[in-house]
Amino acid sequence: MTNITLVRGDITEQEVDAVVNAANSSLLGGGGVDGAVHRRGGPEILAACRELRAGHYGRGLAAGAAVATTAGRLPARWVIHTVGPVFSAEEDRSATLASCYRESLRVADELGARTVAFPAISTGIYRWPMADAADIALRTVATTPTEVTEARFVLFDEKAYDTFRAALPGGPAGG
Ligand code: AR6
Repeated sequence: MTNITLVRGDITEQEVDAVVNAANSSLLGGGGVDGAVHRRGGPEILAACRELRAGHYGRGLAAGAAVATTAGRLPARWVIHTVGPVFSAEEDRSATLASCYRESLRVADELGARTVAFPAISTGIYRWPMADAADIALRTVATTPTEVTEARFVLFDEKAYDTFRAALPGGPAGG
């Protein structure tokens, strides 16, 4: 069973087998988590992403999909890049957001990663409301069969941390 843990902090500092990156379809970097991962992880990660683009991912990575590279200088073995959906008030894209977590866990299982750090995918530049994103993230990870033993949600600020804590199955006391 996967143990879900919550920490407040910077995802690039997590000592885990795999760090999940909230990337974009280009796989070539951006702001937020993506910017921090490439900055702290160094050029090896971008080089690996460019190789993916030159190979099977010529059209980029679709929203809801996930793919792994080296973690470069991060204190992890792998980065799992996934692309969250941009929030839309008109269209329900929650299945795509859930797919990010499921696919990241599937890739983690393929790699043999047992500890995985997740950011709150889509809640920054892609504007997904935190409470709803927390609900989808926690529910999906809790119900996905996986060999991952720890799924660690790394929340950047107190408000995000508190929102995830409140969304834990069993309520805030669970955190
Ligand atoms: N550690 C943990 N959480 C962080 C960190 C960090 N170092 N930095 C930001 N967050 P975002 P998205 C939080 O914007 O919404 C990029 O340009 C942040 O406060 O990183 O999926 C990509 O290239 C927010 O709660 O990801 C894409 O174009 C959460 O992480 C686009 O942004 C996710 O925010 C993806 O947007």
